[in-house]
Amino acid sequence: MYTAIRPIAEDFVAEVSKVNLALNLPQAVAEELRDAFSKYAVLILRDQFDVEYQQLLDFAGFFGRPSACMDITNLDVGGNILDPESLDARYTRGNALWHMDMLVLERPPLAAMLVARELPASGGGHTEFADLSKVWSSYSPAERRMLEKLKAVHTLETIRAKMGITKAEEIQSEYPPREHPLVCVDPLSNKQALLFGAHTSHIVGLSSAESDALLADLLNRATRKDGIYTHEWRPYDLVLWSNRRAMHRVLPYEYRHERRRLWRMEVLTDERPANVRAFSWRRLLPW
Ligand SMILES: O=C(O)CCC(=O)C(=O)O
Repeated sequence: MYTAIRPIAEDFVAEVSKVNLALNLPQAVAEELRDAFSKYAVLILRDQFDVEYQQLLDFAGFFGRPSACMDITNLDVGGNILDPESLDARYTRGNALWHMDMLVLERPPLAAMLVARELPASGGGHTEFADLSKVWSSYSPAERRMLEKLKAVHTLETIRAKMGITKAEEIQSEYPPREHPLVCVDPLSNKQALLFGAHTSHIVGLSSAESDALLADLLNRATRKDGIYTHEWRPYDLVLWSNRRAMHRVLPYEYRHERRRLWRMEVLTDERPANVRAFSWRRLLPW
């Protein structure tokens, strides 16, 4: 074994040590990380002090197609704290709502990662993750059969309205409403999980009262205190999470006075979310 994996939350979160992404990693490390990510939905790699952009691309490439890198921050391009009422600041604050990333896309990213570069000195700004596979299995078999048949519609307008941003027409043309099965299989782990979050506008075929009640129940169950992992960032932590098995949100911090900046990259996929298990030779092979 090249890596050491320490479970933090059963089948959900683990810390991986002995991996320095700034070094050229042997293929065997990629294999071990893929195995770990097929078990745990959130992986934590501490102390990635010297990791650079290209090495993050290589790391994301272990799991799929890497996106470009961007900053998640309360700073503007000049490094000054953004006016909290500016559009950029309000968009970033949308991350405080429980969400999965970009469900409005036909193919939402498979996974995403953050690397902590600057953190608020007085604390706060932790990131919470909720286990959507566990919630899914908490329903009875009959309820699961019913949920598996449902589809949910996701719109950017829904999340932006929750943030007090209402430019509906512009949003509609940018990203039309998107429908996905409510229950999907994560192709990296072959586990089933719910797919919903702050973008979710409604469940197809239900009245708006039924749909709101179901979405509220899903969210309540998903975000029970005992099912949540809270990541308290240390400088240069890297956290990788599955965008098919985990929902997340950032907790408050002093964004008017303190700086917070994380690098962010996604793992992209050509597969649409689906609720059938993909055929995999790997599952048939004995090794
Ligand atoms: O700032 C954070 O900790 C969370 C960021 C986030 O929600 C995201 O990158 O999708």
